[in-house]
Amino acid sequence: MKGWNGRLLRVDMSKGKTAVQEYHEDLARRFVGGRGFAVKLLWDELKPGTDPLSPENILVFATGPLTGHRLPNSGKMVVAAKSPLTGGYGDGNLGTMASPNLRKAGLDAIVVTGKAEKPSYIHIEDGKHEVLDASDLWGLDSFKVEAELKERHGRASGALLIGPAGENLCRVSTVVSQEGRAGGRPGMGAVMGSKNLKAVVVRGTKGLLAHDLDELNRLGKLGYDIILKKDNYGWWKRQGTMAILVWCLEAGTLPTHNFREGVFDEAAAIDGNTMEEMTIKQRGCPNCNMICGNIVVNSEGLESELDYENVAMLGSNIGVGDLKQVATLNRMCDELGLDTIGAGSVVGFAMEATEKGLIDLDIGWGDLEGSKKLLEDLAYMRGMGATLGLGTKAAAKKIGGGASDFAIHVKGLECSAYDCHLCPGMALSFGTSPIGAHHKDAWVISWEITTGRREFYDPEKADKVIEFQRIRGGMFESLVACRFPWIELGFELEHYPKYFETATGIKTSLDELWALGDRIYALIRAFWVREFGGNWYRYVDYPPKRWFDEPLTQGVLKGKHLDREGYDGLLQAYYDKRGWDDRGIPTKATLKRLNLSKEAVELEKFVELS
Ligand code: PTT
Ligand code: SF4
Repeated sequence: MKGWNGRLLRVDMSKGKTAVQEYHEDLARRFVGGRGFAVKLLWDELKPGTDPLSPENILVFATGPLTGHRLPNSGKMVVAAKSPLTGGYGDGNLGTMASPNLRKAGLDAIVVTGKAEKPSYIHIEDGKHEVLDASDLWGLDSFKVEAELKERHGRASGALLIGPAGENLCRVSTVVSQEGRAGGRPGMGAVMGSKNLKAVVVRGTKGLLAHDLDELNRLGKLGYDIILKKDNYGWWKRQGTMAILVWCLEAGTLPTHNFREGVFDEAAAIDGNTMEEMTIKQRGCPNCNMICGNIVVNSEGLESELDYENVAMLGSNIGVGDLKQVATLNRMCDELGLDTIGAGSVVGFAMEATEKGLIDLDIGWGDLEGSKKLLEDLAYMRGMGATLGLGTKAAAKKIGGGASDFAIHVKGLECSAYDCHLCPGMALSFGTSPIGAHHKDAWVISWEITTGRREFYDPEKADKVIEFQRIRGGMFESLVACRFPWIELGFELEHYPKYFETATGIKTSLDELWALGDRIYALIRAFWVREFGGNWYRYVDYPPKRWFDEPLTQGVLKGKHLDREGYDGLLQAYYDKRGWDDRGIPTKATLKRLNLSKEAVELEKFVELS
């Protein structure tokens, strides 16, 4: 099997033991890598109903056949497990030196089970794999622990880390790397923490194998050159994802005051233009010539790496209109290992709950000091942070008094930074995302708005959501590569089947990669249904109540809100096109068509299939 190492590392934290396993070719052929590997391993090996924070949960770090090659932009990896935030399938994607190092150490994935008796970390150096004591690292923030581990194991190694948030099982915790790369929004940090796993450090020095390495390198070089010549390249290098903020403001979709509004009076003070004047340097993922992490100095004189989602959720969404202050909250999240989106949503929710007198916190809109204190409390799960750190869905249920009406999430995962009071297509993306409300799978909002379709609920929108899910959630998450060259600069999709063929020697086409995406989606859906004990119904795929029931009161979209009947029709169109039944469960025929007949037999133990 060229292109894959064919080996994964199993780590049993309870026993402190590691073992290399050669995996079956079927895993690579049917699921390719990254998210595909993760869901298949979880489906096969995780007992349904497992407590996500118990030793029995399975944590997967998975690369794909493109990872680590000199190809655009191949420094990413997927981290996945059953989510303690949603109770379903959870994953995230981060760029990290750990990705190429893992592949160069002769491995494609790491599968972690059990729970260590004391704080530990996994150390991989080519053929050496060990579980080491991390007692002296426990409690350290992610920046300090990475610096210490690089000191011990060399600067060329890559590290995946948690901060105090993961250690204390805060559900909006993430995995962090390189002081500003973060992945695994659905509580993947807490899953690491529940295993007493502080870090994974990887160093690999072997050459990567491929079906035709010279040709792959030639194609990679060509790809980098094409990217440099794209019209948008200069603009991207100046603002990266932060360019979206002005666009969202103008479109009335900038989350403001816990998604109550879509415009923010102080937006100009936190937008990409303001950031440009403050940027002191840039950082990015390995194997990338578009590096997009813009570093500014925060209100405490420390460096902080900004992205649109971070700024919108820790800025307009909580009423903070000063970019240096936003950068302070952002750096805190990176250090503590909190997901900026989840944390910004929880803080906004807490501000509104306080305003409504449902909880007693010393915090108000735009309150920097109150927000800092709350972020700390979330990470340490203390005081009100112990409730809010469960995520907005669970916290709202505990708080009661109608708090669930303004908890902004789908399936328990907080919405990323796009207000959908008048974006039914984007609302459908959030509703049907395989991990809860994340924009990563189908960011259709740009298409929906720029083509003048935002008022409509036409079935074409369901087609667009599926098209994007196939590309973004299927192809990019399993090959594994960053999607920004394509979505931001228009780097042609046709490059990717060529890369895959040259890496693996297996002929493929974009259509086959879409079928792969459909297979992965169906299996993730099956995973959720199995976890729900077959008790699955279509309302799980609905976006937050607020977008239907509380019209916007300001800006260009004043008075606008989603229409329930319209949304439900859109959802049905989506199910029909996917070959899922009215409950949103793949039918027997669909599972068979997607080469998932064996998996269908297992699913039938939990639910009657149509
Ligand atoms: C991602 C989510 C995002 S999506 C952002 S900003 W974005 C937030 N970033 C956080 C952060 O930073 N620190 C922190 N403590 N929490 C954070 N939470 C939020 O996490 C990221 C880029 C970005 S920036 C995006 S869109 C793209 N995402 C990709 C993806 O998902 N898949 C893929 N194949 N390519 C992608 N390329 C882009 O990568 P989650 P990163 Mg991230 C500091 O993981 O769980 O999916 O959440 O990985 O290396 O930081 O790069 O406007
Ligand atoms: Fe990482 Fe940005 Fe490059 Fe993508 S474009 S690989 S997120 S630095």
